[in-house]
Order: sequence, then C-alpha cells, then structure tokens
Amino acid sequence: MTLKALIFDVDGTLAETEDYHRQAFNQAFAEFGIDWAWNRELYAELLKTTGGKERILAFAKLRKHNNIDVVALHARKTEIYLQYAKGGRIELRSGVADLIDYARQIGLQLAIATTTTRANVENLLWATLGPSSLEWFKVICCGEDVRVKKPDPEVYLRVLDQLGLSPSACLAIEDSYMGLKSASDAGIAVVITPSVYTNDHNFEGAAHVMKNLTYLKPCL
Ligand code: XBP
Ligand code: MG
Repeated sequence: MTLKALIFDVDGTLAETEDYHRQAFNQAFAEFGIDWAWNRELYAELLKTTGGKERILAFAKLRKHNNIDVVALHARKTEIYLQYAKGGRIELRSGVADLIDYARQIGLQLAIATTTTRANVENLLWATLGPSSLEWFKVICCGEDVRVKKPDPEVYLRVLDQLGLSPSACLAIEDSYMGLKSASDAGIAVVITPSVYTNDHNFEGAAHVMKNLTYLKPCL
C-alpha cells in the first residue's frame, strides 16, 4: 500500500518538551503549596502514566494525598508551560521542520496524535513553524479528544477515522514505548526517534529506530 500520511506524536518527537513540562509541574506545585519536586529520574518513571492530570493523580495516590484540586493544578501547569512554548524557548528536534516540509512537497497528508493538551500543541506549532502551520495538519487529535490516553490505541484510531485512511497507508512517528504500543495496536507501522526521557524504552516491534528524523526523509 502506498504511504499517504505521516502521523506525528508531539512531546519528545516534535520537540524535547518533557523537561519543560516537568518544570511547569514543579512551579505549579510550589504555587499551590504542595511540597512535591519532580527530579529528572523520578519524572522518567512518572512519564509511564501518560497525560498531565493522570500523572498528578497517580502521584497523589502514591503519596496518599487525597485533597488535591487536580483540575486547577493542571490548568496552572498548562499556563506555565504555555509561557515556555509561546516564548520561543522550545525548539523542534533535528530534521523535524525539514521532514514536514518535504512531506508536504510530495503530497503526504499530515496529522498529530498526542496525549498532551491542545493549547500546548497549537502554541508549539505556532511558535516553531509559524501561524499557518496549524492548517498543514489535516487532523490534530489531543488529550481532550479521547476517553483513554496512550498506550491505548484510541487516539490513533480517531486520527485514522478522521483522515479516512487505512492503517497501512500511514506511518506513525513516536519517541516512547507508550506511543509505539498505541500506534501499533491501531495497526500502524511506527518509526521511533528516542528522546532524552525515552532512550531506555523497549522499542521491539518498531519499523525503524532512528537517532533523529533527518534519517527518515530519504526513506519516504
Ligand atoms: C506525552 C505526555 C503528556 C505531557 C504533558 O504526550 O504524556 O502528558 O507529559 O501534557 P505525547 P499535559 O508524547 O503523546 O505527546 O500536561 O498537557 O497532559
Ligand atoms: Mg511522546
């Protein structure tokens, strides 16, 4: 089957965003008077729970902390993260802009399948690729759009449905085991580009594992 679409994950794949998320969580905790500080090692573990609200809830359960306003805390975390994204502090990973440009030139459709909040995606695209880049993506499916987040396949199944394409016409680009599982369970072949937080994940079953996405363009 001919390749018709590339479906991109966001965090860790388009950009090394996770440490900005981590810092935003920590700042929000401090502002709310919660004495949690997630260091890099702990955060790598906590990333196994996808989604910011789910991650806070899982940690609160671990700490037996019952009276946390997760919605308000996560909303503040998102505000802080958006300051980083809008401020242009977050850069795309090597090869991403070029790959997107080339995919558009050769007529591939583009989509996004992510666990993160829609505002995070839109502001990252806006700040890195310019305001019109949002229109380059035919489908952008985010954390708010699914009932169950990755590693569940729901986000990818929704993207396939909205693209009107079969899994074999698409290629997913991911950085984590949870993303690999989600796309694979939707029947989509996956290229993995490990990120700083996912280097030690198990990528068995991926079509390719590459250091960065400069290596993907010649394969298209
Ligand atoms: C990675 C995630 C996200 C972010 C936080 O998503 O698990 O939850 O860490 O984002 P992906 P929110 O790799 O699928 O892009 O706090 O907005 O949920
Ligand atoms: Mg990711």
